Amino acid sequence: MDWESFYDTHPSPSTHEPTICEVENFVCSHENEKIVFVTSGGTTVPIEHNTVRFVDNFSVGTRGSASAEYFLQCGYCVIFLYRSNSLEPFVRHFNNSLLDKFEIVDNKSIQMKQSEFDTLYPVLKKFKDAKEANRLLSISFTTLIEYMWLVRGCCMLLDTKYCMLYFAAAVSDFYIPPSEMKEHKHQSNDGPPLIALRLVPKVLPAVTHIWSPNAYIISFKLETDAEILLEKCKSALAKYKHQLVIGNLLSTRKHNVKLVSRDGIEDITLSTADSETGLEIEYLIVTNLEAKHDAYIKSKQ
Ligand code: 9Z3
Repeated sequence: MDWESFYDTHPSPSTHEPTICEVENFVCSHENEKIVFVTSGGTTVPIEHNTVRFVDNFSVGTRGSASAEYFLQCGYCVIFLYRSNSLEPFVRHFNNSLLDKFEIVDNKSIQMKQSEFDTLYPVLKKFKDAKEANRLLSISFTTLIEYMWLVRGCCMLLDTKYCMLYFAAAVSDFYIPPSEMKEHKHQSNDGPPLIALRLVPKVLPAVTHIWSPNAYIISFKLETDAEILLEKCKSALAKYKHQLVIGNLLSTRKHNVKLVSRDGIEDITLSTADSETGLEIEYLIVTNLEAKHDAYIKSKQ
């Protein structure tokens, strides 16, 4: 199935239009400013309409949420499309420890523990500044179909040289068409479910050639076998003809990525000493991409 028939046969979710309206308002209020569309987290593929079980894709959301913070720091406006309950910019720093940072003063007030000020203040300040200046819009998805529709809707609104598309989400290659899904939870006394997965059509050709041909487009390639990573990146670049593929291996993704473009291959490595200072590989990736995007914008003048 190609992407056109996928959208023809899978109607958009009921929440789709209002969300795209929000994105449109955000884009309109940042005309001629640099905007990045960051996708983050893994898609789910439900096996029943009343979903109890689903097939998931691996991604915690660190790559996307950390990158979103650094893009804001570089002056970008950020549309952050993330898997519900995966990591979000700023909040990610406190995911497991937020309540520990506060204390009850009396039965009418609570306050932040003074000892937490130095860690909480800089993060809260950046978050508040981004929200008050309307520079961060977060929208969420859960299923593959929701993700596919939101990518289409957003990309169609992001077709200028000032837009960067940064596809860090882990998107399932397989799915079950809703027409073939059971209505209710599969019962164990029906025996083991026989699930026929279909291939998800690639939407990158539509992104690069139809929806956002003027944007600066970066896709990610995730592999587990180091032997095939570079070949896969090169073949994606040749096939989709976009600007950059970032290759990473599941086991080393936090300290090594490969940037594959028409100009060649760049290796970005975060040393142990660097990571001990709190530096994250996403900072190195984003500052590198900012320079590439600036050169791209200049080349289009
Ligand atoms: C990535 O490769 C991301 O870097 C990770 C980040 C998912 C590895 P985490 O969220 O991990 O920080 O835990 N994303 C793209 C994965 C993907 O599905 N790529 C497709 C493919 O490899 C192409 S778009 O075929």
